[in-house]
Amino acid sequence: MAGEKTIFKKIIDREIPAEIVYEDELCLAFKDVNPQAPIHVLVIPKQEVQSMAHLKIEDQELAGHLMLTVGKVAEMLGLENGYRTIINTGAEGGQTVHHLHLHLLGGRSMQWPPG
Ligand code: DGP
Repeated sequence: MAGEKTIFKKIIDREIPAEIVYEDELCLAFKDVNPQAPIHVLVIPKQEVQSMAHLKIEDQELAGHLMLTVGKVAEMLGLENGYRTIINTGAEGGQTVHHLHLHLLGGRSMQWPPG
């Protein structure tokens, strides 16, 4: 991806700090700097993908891996009573960082509909 690095790419490259809770060869999970729940973690691919809308058929395995990682991290963090997973996509989806990320929110009861 051309242009300036996103804040998440800088976290992947260890140029800025983050509270990392899980890492493997394909992805990284770290605490959100502005938590919206007692537990709020972001799971991101190490590969630069701008958003869910930018995933390609060849990213199928990566996309599945990210979902499975959310489940793994939720289990690691003791969220056995449930949690919410959110992927904001594009301007109207509320995406502010243009590197694909899965929000994992837990530790309280969630409301529906979301805002
Ligand atoms: P979204 O609106 O879906 O693009 O969410 C982006 C999230 O990223 C938002 O909840 C705040 C979080 N965030 C932004 N900058 C940083 C940062 O520098 N460090 C961490 N840990 N989280 C960040």
